[in-house]
Amino acid sequence: MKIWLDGELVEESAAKISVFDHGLLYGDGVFEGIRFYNGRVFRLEEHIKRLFESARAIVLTMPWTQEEVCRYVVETVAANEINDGYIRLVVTRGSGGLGLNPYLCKKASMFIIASTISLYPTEHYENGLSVITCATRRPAPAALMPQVKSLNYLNNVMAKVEAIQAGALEAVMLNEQGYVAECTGDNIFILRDGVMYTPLVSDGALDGITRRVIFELAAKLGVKIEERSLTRYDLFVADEFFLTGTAAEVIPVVSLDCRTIGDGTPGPQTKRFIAAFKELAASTGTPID
Ligand code: PXG
Repeated sequence: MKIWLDGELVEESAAKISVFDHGLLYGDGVFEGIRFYNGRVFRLEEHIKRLFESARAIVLTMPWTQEEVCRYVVETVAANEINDGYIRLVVTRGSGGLGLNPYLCKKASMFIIASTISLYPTEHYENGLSVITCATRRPAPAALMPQVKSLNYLNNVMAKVEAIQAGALEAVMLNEQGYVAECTGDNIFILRDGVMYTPLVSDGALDGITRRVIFELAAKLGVKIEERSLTRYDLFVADEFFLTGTAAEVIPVVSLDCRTIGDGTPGPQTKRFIAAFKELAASTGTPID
């Protein structure tokens, strides 16, 4: 496997970063997860724009332009000769001394991995997931800005631990006020009486790229969609429930905290959105050539 690291495509065994890198020492950095389908990178420019916004929010100077980063992503995928897969792009603050001061790090580092990812076993895409609500809260905007895709995912990792310990594969995370934010790496959508709802970004949902795609598809499919504060009750009584994310794609949820959602099988609108998402992902994007 070829890894893009600070301007060079190197073998995986040579892709090394310093133990003094602040990404490792302090989780000081940002990342993106991007998918490619059929030799095309899905929503590449949107991902890179969000990456630059995350970097700006944490005062991390990007030594490359957005156009350059898009080109490096395409080059990395091309060098690995794969048509379908997952890109992990990580920008760290770079190497500095011990001590938090980010201004002592001279230059950001970036690496790009083009590989594959499978978040949930395939049978759950057909039959749906059972999820739980976890005790770990999504941090407030004044703590760890939820809009920043930073390298601080410990909170989400702890939520994932809770899910797995409870025999589930995913956890619903609430914000400090008790409103639904999102899952550990996916946005939440429900359908009730024909209307689709998703938590507000201001309630701690990431402004997910797949979430944005669902809004576009809802307009195309004639489904009314609204952002609003949601409680666990809203999820319990939903007719349909699904999750979205670059890694997760679109996956139905059929049970939450032992309450059956709808009739316990993936709902008809969910299936429509899954099909529409697949079609869009397979037919659009930045060509790898
Ligand atoms: N919420 C969080 C906290 C995320 O990290 C999403 C929602 C979905 O957003 P997108 O833009 O992908 O539709 C994410 C996405 C990984 C990995 O291991 C990354 C994410 C999710 C799961 C796994 O690379 N990020």
